[in-house]
Amino acid sequence: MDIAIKEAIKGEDSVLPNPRVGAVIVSKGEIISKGFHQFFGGPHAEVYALDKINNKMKDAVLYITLEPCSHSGKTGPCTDLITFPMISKVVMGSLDPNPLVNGNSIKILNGRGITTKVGVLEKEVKKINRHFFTFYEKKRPYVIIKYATSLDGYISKSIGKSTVITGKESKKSVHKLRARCDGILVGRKTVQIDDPDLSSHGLGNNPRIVILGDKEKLNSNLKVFSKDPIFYSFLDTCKNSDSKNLEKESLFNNIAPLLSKLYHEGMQSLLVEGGGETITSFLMSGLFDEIHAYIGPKIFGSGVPLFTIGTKMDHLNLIVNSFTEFKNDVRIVYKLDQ
Ligand code: AOF
Ligand code: ZN
Repeated sequence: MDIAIKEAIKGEDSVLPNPRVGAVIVSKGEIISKGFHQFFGGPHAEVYALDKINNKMKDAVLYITLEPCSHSGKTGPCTDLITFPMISKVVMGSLDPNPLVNGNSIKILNGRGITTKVGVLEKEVKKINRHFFTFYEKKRPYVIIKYATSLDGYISKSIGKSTVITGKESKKSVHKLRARCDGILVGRKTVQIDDPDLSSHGLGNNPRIVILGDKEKLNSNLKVFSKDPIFYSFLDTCKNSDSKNLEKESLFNNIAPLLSKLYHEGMQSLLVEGGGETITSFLMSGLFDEIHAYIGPKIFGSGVPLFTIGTKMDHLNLIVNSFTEFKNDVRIVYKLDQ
């Protein structure tokens, strides 16, 4: 399975939003064939691996990182190609969480006399397809929060002004990250203040822009309007509340319905880029998977803090995933330990 995972990884980002899948065929203890899903819409991993073996052979074992598909999508069902006695056993990393498949193939294969085993190196297999699994299992996109602060924790020098904090190397890493995400979300105020481009700057796919807030409150000359953004006007969920932070609480209560809407739009991954209120709302909701915190070598002394609501967030169990230097900036990637 370890070798099948290495195969799967070769599919890189060309397969998105499909999962990366790798296959290995073993006969009499020896690897006789390998394959991986190479590009979106193209043949699945099993097709490449099975294509290279003699169909008169017997008792081979197919190792595949994901349950073979049993439906017709852009390609036909892979289960049709897995026949007995050529293949007598299929070992899978994980079931396919896609409801069109999800366990169906096990029944089909078992019905043909093929033995199946599920859950080998499952954690690792899910890790290489975390967008795909989160989307189907949690019915929401995989959420990555990205922000940049000064060394003393500010996101800008003053309200309504955008301030340069990180250098071009950091920015390039953000553009690469954007290219790997289906959607990018910012609050209305960020659009108004920064007039951002929100693209991958030629480094890959451009994510679909999602704006939290009312379209009517924005000037239609802003760059995002030429990019068919999705607007999400948040619902007033605090009508009966006497809280002083009415608008902010309303924002926080809207994260779950917003993510549900994006799930129904088929968005597997979402990059949340700001500003402070939007990021705080996501952090408070706990509905996120990674934080990419960039810190630049600036000390403002005063300014706009990242966290806008005085609520404690010590319920979040964050674990360092990586630490990278970009010239004079650093990026810490944290993951939420579920
Ligand atoms: C496999 N092997 O290599 C992949 C699978 O539109 P299609 O035909 O490409 O189908 C996409 C779905 O097939 C995808 O959502 C996932 O459920 C499954 N992907 N299955 O057996 C593969 N890439
Ligand atoms: Zn398939």
